[in-house]
Amino acid sequence: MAQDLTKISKFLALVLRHEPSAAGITLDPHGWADVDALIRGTNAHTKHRLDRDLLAQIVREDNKQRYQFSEDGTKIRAVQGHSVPVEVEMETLPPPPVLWHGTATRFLDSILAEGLKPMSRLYVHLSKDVPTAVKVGQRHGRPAVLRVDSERMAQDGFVFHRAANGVWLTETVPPQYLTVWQDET
Ligand code: HQG
Repeated sequence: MAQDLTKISKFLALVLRHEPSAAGITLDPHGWADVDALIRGTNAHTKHRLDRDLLAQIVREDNKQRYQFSEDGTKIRAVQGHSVPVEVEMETLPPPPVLWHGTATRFLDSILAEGLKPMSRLYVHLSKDVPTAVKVGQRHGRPAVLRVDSERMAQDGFVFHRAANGVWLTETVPPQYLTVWQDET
C-alpha cells in the first residue's frame, strides 16, 4: 500500500478504535461510523483527502483486514483492537488447542506474574501462529512469544472470540496458561 494510504489507514485505526473525536464523529454501540460523516470529518479535521473510492481501496487492501463496511455500505468499523467501549459482534467459538501472544521481553516478568491483561484495549489479542506473534511483539521492542494453552482455558470455561479478520480475543489469560516459547529450530 502506498505510503499516504498507510498514513490514512493509521488515522482510520485511531478514529475507529480509540478516538472518534479526532475526525469529529461518534461510533454507535456496535462500533459503526457513518461513512459520509467519516469522510467529511477526515477532510475537515486533517490534511488527508479522503473519498469513497479511496476508503474502499484502503478497506480492500488493508494487510490485516482491519475494517469492514456494513452490508449496505453506509457504515464502517474496525473489526478488532478497540479501546472505546463498543460491542462488535463476533463469533464465540472453541479456540484452536494453542494460541500465541507476541510481546516485548521487558513485559515478561509482569505478564508471568499477573497474566495477560487487555491493558488499554477491550480484549487480549492472540495470534494463530508464531510468525504473526513475533511481528506483533516487534511493535513493542525485542520480541518474546508466549504460548497460550487455549485448550485448557476453554475446558476451564474461558470464552474466546474470533474477529472477522481471524484475530483471537479473550478477556484475560491467567499465568498458569502461559509458557514462554523458545525457538528450538
Ligand atoms: C502487554 C495490533 C505487562 C501485551 C496487533 C502488549 C494485535 C502486559 C501490551 C493488536 C500485561 C499491550 C493488539 C501485563 C499484557 N503486564 N504488560 N500483565 N498484559 N501486556 O498494542 O496485543 O496492527 O494493546 O503483551 O497486531 O500488542 O493495530 O496489544 O505488549 O493484533 O491492527 O501490553 O494490535 O494490530 O499492547 O496488539 P497492545 P497487542 P494492529
